[in-house]
Amino acid sequence: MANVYLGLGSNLGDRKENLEKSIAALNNFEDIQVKKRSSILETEPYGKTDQPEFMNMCVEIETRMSPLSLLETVLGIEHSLGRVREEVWGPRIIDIDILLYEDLELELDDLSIPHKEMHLRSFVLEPLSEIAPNVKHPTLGRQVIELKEDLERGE
Ligand code: GSY
Repeated sequence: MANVYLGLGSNLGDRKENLEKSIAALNNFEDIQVKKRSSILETEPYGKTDQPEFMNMCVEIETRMSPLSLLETVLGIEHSLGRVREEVWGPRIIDIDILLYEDLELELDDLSIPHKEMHLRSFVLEPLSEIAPNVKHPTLGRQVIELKEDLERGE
């Protein structure tokens, strides 16, 4: 079983319901158990700033799925909730990102683990530090809580 951290975000429709439905959908897979969930935080849009505020959270799951099967699964959940991929940085009903997968480092065309920008995003590090403060980023060699403090200090 692999321990995996996911980041979830929504800024369209009923944002809280979109997050809750995603967690229920994850739990519906026999090969996924949601172990921990952070609180839901309201966050300023990052990147493209002229769009509605997001709600973000992180979850810890345990899974037997490979990284690519998990990617297919989360894309399927996004699709089932009505996400249509249009603008890269645009508003979205739901976004589910694979942040960390054990201490795996993986670089494929469609999937990078750890998530390439997780250490630059407070909307990821805030909720993730609630459930995994001492988990180490395998590439950067820093704990989640340290990455959050680095980002707050502007490092
Ligand atoms: O990559 C996640 C989608 N996204 C978000 C997000 O989830 N939260 C915030 N605050 N800004 C974002 N910009 C993008 S794109």
